[in-house]
Amino acid sequence: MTNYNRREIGKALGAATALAAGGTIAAGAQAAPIDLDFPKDFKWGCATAAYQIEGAAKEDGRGPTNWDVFSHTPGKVANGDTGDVACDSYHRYAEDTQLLKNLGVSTYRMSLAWSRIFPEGRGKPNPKGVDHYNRVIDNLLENGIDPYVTMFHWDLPAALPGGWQNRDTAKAFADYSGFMAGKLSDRVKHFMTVNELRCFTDLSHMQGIHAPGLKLPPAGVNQVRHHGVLAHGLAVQAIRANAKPGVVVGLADNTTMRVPVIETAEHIEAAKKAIREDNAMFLTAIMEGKYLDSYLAEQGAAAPKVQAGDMAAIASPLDFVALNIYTPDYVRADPSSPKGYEVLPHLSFSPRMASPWLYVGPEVLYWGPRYVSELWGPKALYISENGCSADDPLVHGRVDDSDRVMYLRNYLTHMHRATAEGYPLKGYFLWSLMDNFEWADGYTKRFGIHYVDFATQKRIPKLSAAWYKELIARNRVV
Ligand code: PNW
Repeated sequence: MTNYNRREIGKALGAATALAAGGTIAAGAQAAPIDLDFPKDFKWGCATAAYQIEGAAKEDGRGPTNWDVFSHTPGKVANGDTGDVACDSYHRYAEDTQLLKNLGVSTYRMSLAWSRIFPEGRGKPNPKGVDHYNRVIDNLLENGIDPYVTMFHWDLPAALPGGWQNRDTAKAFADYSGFMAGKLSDRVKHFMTVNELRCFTDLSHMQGIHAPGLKLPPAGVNQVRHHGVLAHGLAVQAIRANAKPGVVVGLADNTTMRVPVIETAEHIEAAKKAIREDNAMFLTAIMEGKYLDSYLAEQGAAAPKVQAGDMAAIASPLDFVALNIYTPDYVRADPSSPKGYEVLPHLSFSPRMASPWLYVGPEVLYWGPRYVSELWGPKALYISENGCSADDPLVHGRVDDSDRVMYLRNYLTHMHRATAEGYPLKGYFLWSLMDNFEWADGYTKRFGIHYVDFATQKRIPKLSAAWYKELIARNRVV
């Protein structure tokens, strides 16, 4: 692949020739060698998730979830915050649609609350839950916004015995996903199964910082991971079996991303190898239909217990892969290490945003799509989440989040390189439409491009919303 496409080279050459011939460049026109336009049919959107925005935790028959239990357990979430009310989007969804419409986005990534549909995770469906999502989706479509629906964004029905430690949960998830695909696929054309495998497995069952807050030994963690990828694969099959023709299915994964420290062949190869191996239990298994020998050897007796047919289900072909990309680690080739690569530690002054884990590394929005394309050749790619937390002081009724604009502009400049080099990137969803319940950080970390005053539920567009609107209108980095 070449670095710049023909049109860009042509434009740059054209400008250079005009100057060489003694001509001038018209005022306002740029002599820039790189054209920052995105492909014409590129989809711009925003993303949210049910538990983070809906509230209405006990309304219309919604069953309790692991996050209701966790957030109501003292000491688990900052300030004792819960998603009981959140952004109250269960009632204010029409207002939120207008925020989207005002930005000019053509797409919206949202998730369904499983326990609104099956309050106990399985069994008899709750028609009021289905009605709610019918209303939300109809309202989006009436406003020209195409919904991309995630089936599971971490809010697991609390009634499911053993949660993700129990293999039966994967089956219950597939049944629920198939049921909802049947209800919505006359209008919804893009489904994502699960959101961020590593978060609802490792953060929740190994590190214990997300619901249900467990610190299992390695065998238990690996089994939860296996049930996570199995749930995804079974859901792909169930969605296909129940959906109308023309529906496409993928997942939204936060694949651990690596960026080469220097753009030379040896470091580029090292970072690619790191991505394949460090995601062995997640995207690598899904795309290759097997667990890498290196992962199995490393885990030894703690390796997951796999039943006949599991790997084939896990590797069910996908129509697209969507990536949640926030932050990379830098990798260099290290011929002296057995793996052949070294992941460099972040330094005390490495730039980062308001969340301690959110190191700034805009190149990842180029390398992520490139590596996933080179390793597994997905038919299509999306960025299903990207964005950042920031301080966001509200001053005289305004939030001038120039730091978020800086972050986004840099990331999207690198994403532009991925589209210009021809990787099959079809769209981008900014996290998030508005400030919301940021999991264990409660309401202390704001990721929105609309400020939410949680006392009044007023939504106020930040400077970054104006910036994103301009970018969408011009379909180029601004
Ligand atoms: C994602 N980390 O979570 C989720 O999909 C969103 O629900 C969330 O609000 C958003 O990113 C911002 O955090 C992550 O520790 C949570 O690396 C934690 C990490 C990454 C992503």
